[in-house]
Amino acid sequence: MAEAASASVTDLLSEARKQTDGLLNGWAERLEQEVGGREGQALAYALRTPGKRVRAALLLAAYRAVGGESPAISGVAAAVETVHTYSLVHDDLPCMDNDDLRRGRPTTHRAFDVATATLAGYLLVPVAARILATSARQLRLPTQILGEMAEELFDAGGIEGMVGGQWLDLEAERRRLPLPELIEVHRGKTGALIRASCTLGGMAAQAPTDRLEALTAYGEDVGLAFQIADDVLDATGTSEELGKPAGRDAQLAKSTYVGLLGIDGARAEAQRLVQRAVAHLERAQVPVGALGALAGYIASRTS
Ligand code: GRG
Repeated sequence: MAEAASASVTDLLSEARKQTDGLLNGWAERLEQEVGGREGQALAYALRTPGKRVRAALLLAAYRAVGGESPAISGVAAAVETVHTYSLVHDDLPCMDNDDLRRGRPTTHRAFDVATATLAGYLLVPVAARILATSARQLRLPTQILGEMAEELFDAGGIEGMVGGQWLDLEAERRRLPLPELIEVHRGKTGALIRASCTLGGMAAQAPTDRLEALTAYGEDVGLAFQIADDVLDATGTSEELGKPAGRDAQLAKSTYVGLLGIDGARAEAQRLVQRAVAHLERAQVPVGALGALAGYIASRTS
């Protein structure tokens, strides 16, 4: 049973990677021409860096769990991964985490320079909007739904979500946050985009409200579990396994689940959230299959 689940996660992640990477590579080629110069190259470099594509996999699984069937859904997944990529480019900058390595490669500002990487990061935001609009057309979604999906994605990426969470995280460096504040940081900087991936899958399939709400609640719990697993990996993994420097949370004196609950306590909390995430789906009779397997993978991943 556990083996079957891990095979299905491996298949789904590799499908998500293949589809998303194919689309992002096409956009990278196009933008390299359109933008030109070092800025165009930096944009293409960032878009081509090989991520795990967990958000894309969640979006595909959510879409299919509520009856979506079109292959054009991969464009919506690519739009989410583009917002995520922008956040990584900026997160690595010297004014934030100041990292040299990302996804096993030099960070964009190391491969180019800080000004070029900053610009490339900003440019990725309207690129994400273009990718989303193109895919909504291919999915033949009504304009109103495209508008709602754009709102979902960019709200999650904004002050109420990812940017707000990152802001709080930067402010909190060298301060020991109590658990409720740490949850707010994690839900914003990481959880919001993961939650939106699940909601967007449901919106693209035009799921009924109760199922959409269940996907959102699932995404909220899985998003927090993802960041808890990230805290654990930062404390226990190697830079080689992670493709980015390990042990940065301690160096930057960041508050983490590991700091508050210890490694075992953090792992147990991630598992609790996974169970609750699955229960949201069950209550609304959303098939658990791939989404359940992905939630399990997210909490116990090794990279
Ligand atoms: C101006 C305050 C301000 C913010 C700008 C930089 C930024 C926006 C937000 C940072 C958000 C961030 C990087 C959160 C961490 C999320 C996280 C755990 C990333 C790692 O995700 P993975 O493991 O990475 O899915 P891959 O490489 O596999 O895609």
